[in-house]
Amino acid sequence: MGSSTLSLQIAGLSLDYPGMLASGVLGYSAESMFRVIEGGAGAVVTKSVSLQPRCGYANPTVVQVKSGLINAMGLPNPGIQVYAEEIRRSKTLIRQPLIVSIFGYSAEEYAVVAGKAVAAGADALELNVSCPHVKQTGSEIGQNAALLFEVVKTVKATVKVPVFVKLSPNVTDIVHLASTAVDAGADALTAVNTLRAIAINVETTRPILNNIKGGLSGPAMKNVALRCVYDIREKLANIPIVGCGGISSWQDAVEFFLAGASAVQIGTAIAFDSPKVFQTINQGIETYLKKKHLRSVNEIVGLSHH
Ligand code: RRO
Repeated sequence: MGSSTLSLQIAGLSLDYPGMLASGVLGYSAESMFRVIEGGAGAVVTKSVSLQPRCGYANPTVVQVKSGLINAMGLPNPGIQVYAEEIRRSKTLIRQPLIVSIFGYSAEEYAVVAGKAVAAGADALELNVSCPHVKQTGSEIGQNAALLFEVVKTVKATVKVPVFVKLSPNVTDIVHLASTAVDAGADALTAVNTLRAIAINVETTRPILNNIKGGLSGPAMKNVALRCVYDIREKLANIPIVGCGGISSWQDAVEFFLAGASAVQIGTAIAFDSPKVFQTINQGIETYLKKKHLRSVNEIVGLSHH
């Protein structure tokens, strides 16, 4: 059972703890997601899944840089037909909310995948409109307000579960896109996906990733993600925000709450540490709240704006 200090409601989901597994890390199999829940996560988000299977890019797909990772996996996934079975298995293992991350190449395709994911047992969906390096999907949708509106609206008309929209930081005006998603019916926003980046090998003189460019995650991007959350909360008071980007300590999580996030997602810190990073962060937040004589995480959400 979660402590009542750390438990929260977001977009109709009940979380025992404020940290969710971010999409893309350990979110493939029921067993790996169960390990993350055991480590202290309040919910899990799966790896992004599409209508047709995709094998992703050739190696190298990930490179470690100072304080982060740059990845260009290329949206590898077995397709929703096969993944539906994993969703069903996950629901037998995991009691906490299972959020299925989905993507498509058109609004209709997003909606078909959404319907199949919900039929298999998804408690909520996260629309990936922000993968930084795959053509015709991801941030090509999330950077285009008209397309973004159509995708969110079409999915919302198809399913009844809460719909989270994961935004890209690689835009000039994230607030405009956030408010477009809200106008189209988003129940919550996840801010943010990875930052477009490159790493170059000085010996070979060539880019390291097979795809040349990828997405930067980890502590190197934390304060950019935090600024995105702050900007969105400043203009949009009512939409729940899930902070994501470089969180690896309880202090990082608290900064995101203060900026306006109601919950946080953690990905790269699990790769650098272990799923137990959630427990460590939970304990740190609880101690912080006690020290401040506060009874709930809710009480600090957005506090830096006051
Ligand atoms: O699979 C990927 O290459 C990937 C995805 Br879908 C995403 O949303 N963000 C990212 O950094 N990589």
